[in-house]
Amino acid sequence: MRKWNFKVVLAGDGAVGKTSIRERYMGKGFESSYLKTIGADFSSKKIQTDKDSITFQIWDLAGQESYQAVRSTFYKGAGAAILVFDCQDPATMTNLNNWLEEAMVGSNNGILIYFIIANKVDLEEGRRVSRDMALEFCNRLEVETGIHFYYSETSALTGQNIQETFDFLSYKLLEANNIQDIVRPANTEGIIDVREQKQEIVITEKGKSISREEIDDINNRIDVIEGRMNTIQTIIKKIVQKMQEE
Ligand code: G3D
Ligand code: MG
Repeated sequence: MRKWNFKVVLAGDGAVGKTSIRERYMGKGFESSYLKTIGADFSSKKIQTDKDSITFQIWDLAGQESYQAVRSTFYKGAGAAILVFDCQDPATMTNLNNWLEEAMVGSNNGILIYFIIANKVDLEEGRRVSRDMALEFCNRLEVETGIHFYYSETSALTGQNIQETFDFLSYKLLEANNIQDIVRPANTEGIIDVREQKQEIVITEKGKSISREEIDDINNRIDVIEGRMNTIQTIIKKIVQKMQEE
């Protein structure tokens, strides 16, 4: 029997729903420990297969979101990170830039699996970040950092996509560690692989971003201009020829 211990961290601004997500996934009556020195909570879940005993430790910050100093310890040894934002508040999404950087540095680039989660999607009326906006953000972050992201939309209140997200994340984490005999979760409908999104963003030298579509459009225009130039060139050649003949 092989023993594995995986640490998963939930990061993101205060009140986006990190603790609620963890509690929803772990179910009622789970054991939670509080680490005062780091200001973080964690709880564990065990999965048993024929060959492996796998423990997942799920960590989140206990209201220390604005206290950066202690946080490198929080990320130490993490294998996966879930970056959470509140779909009602675009600033919590754009702030994920900083959370990502912190997670990368704090884990010493040890995090293999990254999720970005739009939480509180049950609050439809208050929603201010659409799926497209979120995917564009993820896409850009992916191009800028080279990190591969998975994206899902969750509600810790209704439970939407919570189990699916953790199942998929666990699966990817085991796969990344070459742990065999793992079954791909049956339900991955709610999980989006950002890399597979069509609407590819390309960052130019000046830091501006252009979509694939825009680039195609520019290329088409260049083709048209080139065609015209060729025509003009042919005409000029003919004129020069005629002049030489005369
Ligand atoms: P945090 O751990 O990221 O700081 P919390 O966030 O889990 O403490 O959640 C902050 C508030 O948002 C809580 O409300 C919680 O109930 C609510 N919340 C979290 N996730 C969801 C969700 O998916 N849908 C809805 N509708 N609410 C959610 P209170 O009122 O306790 O502060
Ligand atoms: Mg919390």
